[in-house]
Amino acid sequence: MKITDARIFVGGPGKNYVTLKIVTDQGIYGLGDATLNNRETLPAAYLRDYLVPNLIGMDPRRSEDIWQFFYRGAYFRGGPIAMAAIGAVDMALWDIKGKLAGLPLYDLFGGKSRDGALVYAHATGADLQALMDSVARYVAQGYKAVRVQCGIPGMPTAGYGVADKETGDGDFITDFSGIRPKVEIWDTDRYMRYMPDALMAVRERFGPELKILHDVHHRLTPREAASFAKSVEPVGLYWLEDPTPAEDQGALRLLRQHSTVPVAIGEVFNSIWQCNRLIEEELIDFIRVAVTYAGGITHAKRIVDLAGLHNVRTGFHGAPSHSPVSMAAQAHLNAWAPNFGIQEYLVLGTPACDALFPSAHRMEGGLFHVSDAPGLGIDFDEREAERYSYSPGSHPVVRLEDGTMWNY
Ligand code: CS2
Ligand code: MG
Repeated sequence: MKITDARIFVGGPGKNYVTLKIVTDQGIYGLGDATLNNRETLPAAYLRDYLVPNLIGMDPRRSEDIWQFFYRGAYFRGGPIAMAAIGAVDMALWDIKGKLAGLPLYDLFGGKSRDGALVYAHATGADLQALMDSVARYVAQGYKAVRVQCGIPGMPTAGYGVADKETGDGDFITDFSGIRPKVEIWDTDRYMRYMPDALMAVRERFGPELKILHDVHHRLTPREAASFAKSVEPVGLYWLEDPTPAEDQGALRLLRQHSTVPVAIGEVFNSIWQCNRLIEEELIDFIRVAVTYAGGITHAKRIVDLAGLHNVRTGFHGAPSHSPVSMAAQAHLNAWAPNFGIQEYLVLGTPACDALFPSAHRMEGGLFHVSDAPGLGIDFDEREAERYSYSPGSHPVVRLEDGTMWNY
């Protein structure tokens, strides 16, 4: 069996999805996602210039060897761009493998460990009242877990994950448009003073059953993070996400010594070497990698297995940064993983997305039900894709009030 063609598409409804389609001489094809938010042209170029020319003629069943060939063979290994490109190839090869076997991927991993996978949605509000309304809408839809972010009185700009309009009801509201980034101003003291009470107010209004998550988005120093974690302890959070910048694996030791709040980190990681210490020292409770830029199913599964040895559960990244293709790959891992925790969920389900990526994956009652179609169980409509093209965007940048650059 041989790979005869591999095509790359960039674009999608309101998003620059990078979709890879690998075609074989047996008519079976596989799909992969290389979307890297606001850097989408780079994994696309890495695929086009380096990986695709090598793929032609290879046996698609040898997904492990192909992964090693592209990873070890690169000499300058890793990084989000290369790993997103390798990840897309890997997903597509697993998709082909599943189709060849006539089995959904979760069966190739070891079979289903659960019927539906718990997901969480994003609730947000310009102020606490708007946040409460947003949470109430998700609860009414049957969500059992909700991430909550809200505007802070006196904060010069809205802040991470916060709707800046009254109408923003919890979908992804950050404005990424334009090549020059928007500037957000951040004030740690205001955040630390206000947010614990706001989180407590959500707990009091919605009661003990709702799983409440909160994302600090890398904004605190290790000492501040430890102090913040202590102050939110009475809320009973499901997790506290990215309390410190993720590069420093030692940063969470201080937090761990002072608090038992569950910690989730890893959405920006692209290698097991960026989280092995966090996992082995049991400094975290949830690992947040994404199959997209963590090197596809082959590498993400290694991380999940290491995590399982140390009581660390999964909480895969699922911002709209990812196309429904990698969300499908994660859904198969979620169905199988003995140490599954929760899945962030925002992408699938919009009519435009469903038209571009048809599938039988479905959300019901706050749970994600994976399709039992062979492979990833998702398709890609190339004619529909002709409606979309690349549009440049940028993450906001963050400065302190005196102008100092800070972490977005
Ligand atoms: C976020 C992301 O979903 C999350 O938890 O931290 O939305 C993140 O801001 C984006 O993926 C950045 O591209
Ligand atoms: Mg996050």
